Amino acid sequence: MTTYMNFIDGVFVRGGGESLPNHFPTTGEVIGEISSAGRADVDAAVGAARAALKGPWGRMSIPERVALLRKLADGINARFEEFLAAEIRDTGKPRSIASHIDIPRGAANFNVFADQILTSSTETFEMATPDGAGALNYAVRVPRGVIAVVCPWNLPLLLMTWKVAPALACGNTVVVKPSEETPATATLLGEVMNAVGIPRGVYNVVHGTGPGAAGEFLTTHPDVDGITFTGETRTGEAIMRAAAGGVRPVSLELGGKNAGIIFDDADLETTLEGIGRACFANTGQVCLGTERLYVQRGIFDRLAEGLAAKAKGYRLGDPFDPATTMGPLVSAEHRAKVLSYYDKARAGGATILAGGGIPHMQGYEGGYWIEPTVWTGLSEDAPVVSEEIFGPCTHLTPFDSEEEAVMLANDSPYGLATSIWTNGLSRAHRVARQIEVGIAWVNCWFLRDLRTPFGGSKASGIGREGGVHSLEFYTELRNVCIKL
Ligand code: NAD
Ligand code: 6OD
Repeated sequence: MTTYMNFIDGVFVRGGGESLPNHFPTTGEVIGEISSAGRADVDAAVGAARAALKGPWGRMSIPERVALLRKLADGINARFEEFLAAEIRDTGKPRSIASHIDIPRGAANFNVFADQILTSSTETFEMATPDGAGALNYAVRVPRGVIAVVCPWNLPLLLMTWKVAPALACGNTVVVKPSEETPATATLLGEVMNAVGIPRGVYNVVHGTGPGAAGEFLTTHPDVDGITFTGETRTGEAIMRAAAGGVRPVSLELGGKNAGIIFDDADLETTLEGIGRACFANTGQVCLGTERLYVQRGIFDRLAEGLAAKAKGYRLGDPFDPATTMGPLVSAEHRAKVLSYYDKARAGGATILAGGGIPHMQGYEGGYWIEPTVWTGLSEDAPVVSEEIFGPCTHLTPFDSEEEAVMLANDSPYGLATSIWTNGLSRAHRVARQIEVGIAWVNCWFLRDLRTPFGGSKASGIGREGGVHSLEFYTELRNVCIKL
């Protein structure tokens, strides 16, 4: 049994909050204990982060910080197998995914934002003055201060470092609240912070749940200067309310009900490969995943049949076996939620082309397994078609015209991502501009250049992170006006 401690001021400490069980989703077994932070622990973490701003960290030059960020990336890579095992034990996700996506991106995030801060520039303006001497304006980036980083469980290390890396690159200090489902990699990163010489108090971790616990204590803390959050839209609303006290900036990366649009001129094989990943990767627990598919009528049957075959082709099982391609859902609670939608689909008269229930998993009966599922036949207002499920499932609806496809895709309170599949160049540009989302992929999905703006429209979030956009959030721009 591993005990996950809080990491405060460079030291691992037990928290004064309740102790939570940590489950292995593959079997449902309790494999660890999480020591939650109480209010006093969160106070201590925020206090340590505040003090660190005034210590050696606050006096470091950008190149010195960059050198440390690169050491962090190297430090993760040096302990790759440990990070991998920790992520697998928390999530049940297969090695084939975590070794290609989660852990490499955890390290890459530090290198990318090291590059970004080194190459960033700011504006200068020369101006005329009545006495003819003139003045020069230039902007400098200053760190915001103490940043609260509140994270979900679906891509734990990737999504946490996606925020911690730019926050540190900009000279801030952080207090991280990982999901109570996935405490491991944030805790392990504390060891790497100490090993590479990040000054104490720069990176802190407090464990526990949200309301009435570490998440709320942290986001309502008056000495936090900015809050960055990834998670459900409803939680985002609570965090925004918390941020209103003291008028703190927030960056919110929230839920989605992403539409994929497949035109009849798309290359079927490429599309099935890409859309299969978009629907089922990480057991559908990807905010960018596709749970609504609109398919042009002429290819509807072929596409539906091909996607159902993809769903049936996943190999569920031991996540440490390199041949396994799909893991379970993250928790019993989350599986109950996803299954409630499987029940609604059946009750609503959906045609089930693949899956629809719980698979029999010999030897793993206690795990949170679910079948990848493909439905057709429901109306657009059915809960399965309109609400975020966050499971390995999708619903297919036929369309006839481009206008209809755009209208159907936009008919959602969410606006995170879309993928458009077509060989029509003009159509691709035209449709991408019309879909109300933060990210439009054409003939691909989850293809990431980390310099690009990332975020959601409508109920899918506020703000953009990535590249220079992250620097915008994690720094204050101060204008200096010099009379010459
Ligand atoms: P969640 O909102 O339940 O929890 C996220 C984090 O917030 C957890 O650490 C939780 O403990 C904390 N939290 C909960 N209530 C809180 C409160 N009142 N105050 C402070 N903290 C609180 O989300 P989840 O279930 O962990 O993750 C799945 C959701 O995240 C899905 O909706 C998914 O779409 C979304 N997501 C979005 C993105 C994106 O980039 N847009 C990325 C990943 C996941
Ligand atoms: O790739 C990223 O930077 C990112 N934030 C991905 C989010 C995935 C959501 O589940």
